[in-house]
Amino acid sequence: MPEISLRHLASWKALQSHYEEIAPLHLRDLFAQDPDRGERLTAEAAGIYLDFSKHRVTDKTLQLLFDLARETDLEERREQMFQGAHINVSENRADLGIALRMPKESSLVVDGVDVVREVHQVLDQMTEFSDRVRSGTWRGHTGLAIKNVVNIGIGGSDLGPVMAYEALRYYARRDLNFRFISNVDATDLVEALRDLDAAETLFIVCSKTFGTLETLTNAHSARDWLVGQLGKDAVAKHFVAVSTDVARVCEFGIDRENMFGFWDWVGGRYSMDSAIGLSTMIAIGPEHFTEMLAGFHEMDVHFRTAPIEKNLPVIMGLLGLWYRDFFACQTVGVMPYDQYLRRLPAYLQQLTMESNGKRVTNNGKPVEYETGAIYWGEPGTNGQHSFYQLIHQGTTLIPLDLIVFARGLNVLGDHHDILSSNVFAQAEALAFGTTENEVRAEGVAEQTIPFRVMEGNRPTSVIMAEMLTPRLLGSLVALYEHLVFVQGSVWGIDSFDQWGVEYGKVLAVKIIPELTADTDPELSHDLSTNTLIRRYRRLKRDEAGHGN
Ligand code: G6Q
Repeated sequence: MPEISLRHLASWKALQSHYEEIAPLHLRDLFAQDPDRGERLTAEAAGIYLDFSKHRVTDKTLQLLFDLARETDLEERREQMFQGAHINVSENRADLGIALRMPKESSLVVDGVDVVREVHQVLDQMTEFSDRVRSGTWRGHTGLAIKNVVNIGIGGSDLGPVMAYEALRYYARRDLNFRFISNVDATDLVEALRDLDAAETLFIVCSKTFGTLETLTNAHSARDWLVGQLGKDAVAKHFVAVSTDVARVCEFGIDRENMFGFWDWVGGRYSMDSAIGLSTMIAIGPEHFTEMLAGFHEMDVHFRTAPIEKNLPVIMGLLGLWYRDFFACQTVGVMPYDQYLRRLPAYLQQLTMESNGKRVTNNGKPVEYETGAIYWGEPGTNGQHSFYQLIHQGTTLIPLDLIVFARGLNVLGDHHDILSSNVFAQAEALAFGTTENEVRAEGVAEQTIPFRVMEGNRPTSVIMAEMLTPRLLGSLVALYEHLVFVQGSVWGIDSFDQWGVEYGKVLAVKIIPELTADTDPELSHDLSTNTLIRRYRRLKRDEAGHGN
């Protein structure tokens, strides 16, 4: 890790002065001066084709970005990550997401343990259980087969399972219902369970720590709901757990045999391919789950072995850094043109922002540059009919990732070509815009011309694949995981801790008794917080009064 600040590295300084040359250039000029960039500035791996030609870069920019990656030891750090070094410095542990998808015959010994062997033991246990649920041989307390699978978890123990279920719904068993409860707002649970029969419902409580208040509150309420209908003895057949903490799982009343383990070296937001993906496996079946893992692994191998100039996560990561640190872009939009990927932006939001939303370097020193961008997005074409206006004509530069598949899963007339045409049209319009002269040539009234001009010069990556399959989903998620790693590595930050999220977990706990106490408690917060709590208590009492 470089002891000197990133800003003082030769490649950073070179990028800084190069930015002054690039910033005024328009993508129209870049394409005119470099006619084959549309074919050359592309890369391909694991079934994913990336067109990055519509970015505000030249070959020189890319060269300087690769220099920066080399000067910050990206290749060495990447290798350290793959070998299980303790790259999560603030928690002094490895982050070994890549081990979750290594083939059975391989091995990776970390801190004296072959983690691949352990991973496959759990995968075998998941496979056996999923097969039993899917075949109906796992029976509920009254002897009925399971029809409803309810995942209870939050953050990394929810977003991955929901996203993967939605993404792969086409491959899922349609005679099983899947529900996901995450919010401690009772509405989430009440609405999810409203029409379910407890006798046919299986709960998967997903919590790495088994200590997260929201998840435990929901799990206890779900248990009360079940016990209310079927009695206490029913819990064993209707609750399983995914966690790293055996003692807490047992304390909750879930049999150790019905627990699926994982390890502290799996970060919550990197866990959808661990046992946290149990609901995914039940939905799509073990074979499809294995294909998904193979897709992850294929991208891992590409990331580890491909030269950085041809390396998808490296290219995307460095482009993101180019906009964040030199163009001062604050956000990146991810727009999947596929309805099944509608939860992907929310998933990526956690992956990117929880990982790279950091203000100190690995040495504990404040960073002197911008780190993680804000990720957001919506599926196309819906976004085009709302917020794309700002992307086309607003004053903020927002690079976009546009994801498109050549073949849709649901073939219906020309829906899919209409959908896809929008990706190409948007990327073209954002890059090249419409000039004043072009608008005038259309016969537009002189006074309305300024409103109709599209400045263009707005960058996009087009990410194209043949079809959304479990394997492709694995590759796509791994692409973003490694993009996060690349940026975190260059920025010299810990992409694997989350102290801000941990802090949030303890804050509310202090206030709960102040809201629930029968008599007005003594409050010692700031005046604003004290006043809000008092008003809340009064409104709550008034509400109780209305009921009388
Ligand atoms: C993920 C985060 C966070 C975490 C949840 C749930 O990287 O740390 O989103 O996944 O807070 O934690 P548990 O799985 O421990 O309940």
